[in-house]
Amino acid sequence: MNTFFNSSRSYIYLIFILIVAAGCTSAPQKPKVFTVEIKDMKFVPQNITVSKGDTVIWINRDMVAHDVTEETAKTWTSGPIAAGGSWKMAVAEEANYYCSIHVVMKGKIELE
Ligand SMILES: [Cu+2]
Repeated sequence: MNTFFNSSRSYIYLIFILIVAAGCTSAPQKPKVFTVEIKDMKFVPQNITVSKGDTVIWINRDMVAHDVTEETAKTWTSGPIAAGGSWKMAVAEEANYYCSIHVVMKGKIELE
């Protein structure tokens, strides 16, 4: 009699299935990179949703300098980003941010 569990071939299938299942459920997601353009005095897109550890790159497409500054407690800032320049940050937590040079410019990072 050759049941599922005393067949060596079935064991191999079972191990294979377990490896695939483990890979699907517990492997950390590879960090992604998101781009926010700064143009016409706006952050585009204004709101982005990322996973913790993902990187956001802000690219200044305007003719004047801007910055990217955490708004609530000023916990981080890019410093001035010159026209044509960029700045990147790995996201650790959700944030409302703004441009401290032009305070009406606002954006938001949300975690999924
Ligand atoms: Cu600005």
